[in-house]
Amino acid sequence: MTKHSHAQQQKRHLRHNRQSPPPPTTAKLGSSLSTSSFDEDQMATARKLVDQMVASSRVAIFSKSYCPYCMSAKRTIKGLNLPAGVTTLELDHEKDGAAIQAYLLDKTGQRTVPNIFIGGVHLGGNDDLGSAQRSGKLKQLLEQSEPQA
Ligand SMILES: N[C@@H](CCC(=O)N[C@@H](CS)C(=O)NCC(=O)O)C(=O)O
Repeated sequence: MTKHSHAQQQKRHLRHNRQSPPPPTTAKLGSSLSTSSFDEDQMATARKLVDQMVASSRVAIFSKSYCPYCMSAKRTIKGLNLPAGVTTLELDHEKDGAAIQAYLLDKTGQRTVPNIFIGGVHLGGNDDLGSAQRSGKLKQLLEQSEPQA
C-alpha cells in the first residue's frame, strides 16, 4: 500500500474537486450577433425599431443597464442638458434585445454598447463620444441636428 502524506492527499482531493469552467451558454444577449441567428420577423422588428429610433431622436443611445461604458455615455449626454430628443433603449430589458444588437452590428459594424447616433449619424461607443467631445465633432453634430424653430 502506498502511503500519502496528508498534504499530498489534500492536493489530490483539491485537484479532483477543481471546478471545470462552465459550459458556454447559448442564445445569451450579445452571444449570437449574426442576423442569421434570428428569424425574418425578429430582424424586421429590430430593423424597424432601430431605424425609427435613430431617425426620430436627436441622440439615440442603445445601451445595457448594467454596462459601465453605457452609464458613462448616458452621464455625458445628460450633462449636455439638451432640452429634448434623447432616447435610450436598454437592450437587456428588451425581448428582442439580441436581434437589435445583431442589426446594429450589421448597420454600423459595431458589436458593443453603448452604440450612439447623433442626428441620425452613427457616432460610436463611449470612447468615441469622449473623443468627439474633445475634438468638437460632438458640438458640430449637435448643431446639425438642432431642431429648427
Ligand atoms: N470601448 C467601448 C467598450 C464598450 C464595451 O466593452 N461594452 C460592453 C458592455 S459593458 C459590450 O458591449 N460587450 C458586449 C456585449 O454586451 O454584447 C466603448 O467605449 O464603448
